[in-house]
Amino acid sequence: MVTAPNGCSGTATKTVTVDVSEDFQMPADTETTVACVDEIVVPEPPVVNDACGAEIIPVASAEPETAGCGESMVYSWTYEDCAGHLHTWTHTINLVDDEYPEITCPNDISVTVATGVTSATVTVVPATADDNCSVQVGGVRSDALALDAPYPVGVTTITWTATDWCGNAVTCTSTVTVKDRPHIAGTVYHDKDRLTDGMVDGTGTDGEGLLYVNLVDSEDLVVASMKVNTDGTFGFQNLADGTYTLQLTVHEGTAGTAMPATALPLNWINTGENQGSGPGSDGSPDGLLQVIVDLDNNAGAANFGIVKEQDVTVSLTATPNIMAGNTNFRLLVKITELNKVDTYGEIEVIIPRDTRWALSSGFLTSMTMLGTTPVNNGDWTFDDTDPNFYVFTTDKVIPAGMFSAFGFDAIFTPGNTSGISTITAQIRSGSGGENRVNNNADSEKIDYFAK
Ligand SMILES: [Ca+2]
Ligand SMILES: [Ca+2]
Ligand SMILES: [Ca+2]
Ligand SMILES: [Ca+2]
Repeated sequence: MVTAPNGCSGTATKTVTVDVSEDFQMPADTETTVACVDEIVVPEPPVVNDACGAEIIPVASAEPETAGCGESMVYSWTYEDCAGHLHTWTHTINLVDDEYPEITCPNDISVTVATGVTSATVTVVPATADDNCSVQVGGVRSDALALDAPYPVGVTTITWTATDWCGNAVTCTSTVTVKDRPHIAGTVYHDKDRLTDGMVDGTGTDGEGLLYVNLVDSEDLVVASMKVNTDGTFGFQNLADGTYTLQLTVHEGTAGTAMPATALPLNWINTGENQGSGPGSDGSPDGLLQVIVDLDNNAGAANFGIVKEQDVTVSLTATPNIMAGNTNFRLLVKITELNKVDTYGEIEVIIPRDTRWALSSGFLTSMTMLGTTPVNNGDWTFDDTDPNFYVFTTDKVIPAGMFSAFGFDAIFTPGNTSGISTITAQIRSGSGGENRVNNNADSEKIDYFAK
């Protein structure tokens, strides 16, 4: 209804046509690159008007999940006007961290091990690192143990790695050196050839399980004592610098007390001592060896030579031992090792000559049986040149606790006499490496008479 100023009124109609065919304009999508997650800024969507100038309220898509390094995040909004025109606007954030961390390694550490142990507890300060974003630092030991586990004597390397959130990694290394204290090690040898070769050597022995090595200081007080290992080895670790005497003895020393007597097991003797692998001895085969150690000089081959002395004995048997007129008889000589040690060196047996008897057919090295008794004639050599003795020798080893026998046929010629004669076999002193001489002769009493 329209009313004129003069009071007339009437009806008028105006038609307004809105043109909805025109689309609205969108700004360009945007894109940015950041290095770190904490640099991500959630964008504001741009203000967009429809073709008529009215502001369109955008609808946000779901916010993207936080991306990893090298990935992108896309934020998106949808704009729609009343005519159904639809547009999307996006903002892309690229995550790129190509800046490597900077790492700083801790200083190398060097400690000396405590006495009596072989490792040290060391406090290790970790490496530090800087990065434009975030960084983590870890250390790995060359022996794969935990960083706070004790460090063994020697050099342990720690490889430190700084890794940023993008996986950019740099490394550096530091070392933990645990220095040893002086040590002494050596071996007790059963030196069967003694010092004839100039060497303290042979097979390691613990002297039938009876031997100790006592470490004695310059005031003759025992520092430490240990039983010799079955293979002859012994050792003392983490010692103070100084001059020591090593004592090989059957007596276990007590730390802090005077050194005990020096003595070997029964039948054993010292053959020499030396330090180092070369020839020679310390000049006094007495079970004592002086060594000097400091941080730079360990005594790695402090060696003792000992030998269990052999003991050979002889028995002599004449069969028969009653001679009625001219009589054939057999003489059997048996050499037995008693100390259960292989003989070493030549064995010589002498039998004094006697005009009343003689070998009837010489000494037969091919003989293996004398009557019913086995003999080892092939191992023995007969020397018939001495005017006073029959001499028999062998270079063969009589194994520990075993024997070797030889024998021959002989004839006794009493003539017109009768009486008692004695045949004696005697082992030469030192035969086969032996030293006990009070069992080195045996005699057989012969009763003889004319027929
Ligand atoms: Ca970085
Ligand atoms: Ca030797
Ligand atoms: Ca000595
Ligand atoms: Ca003997």
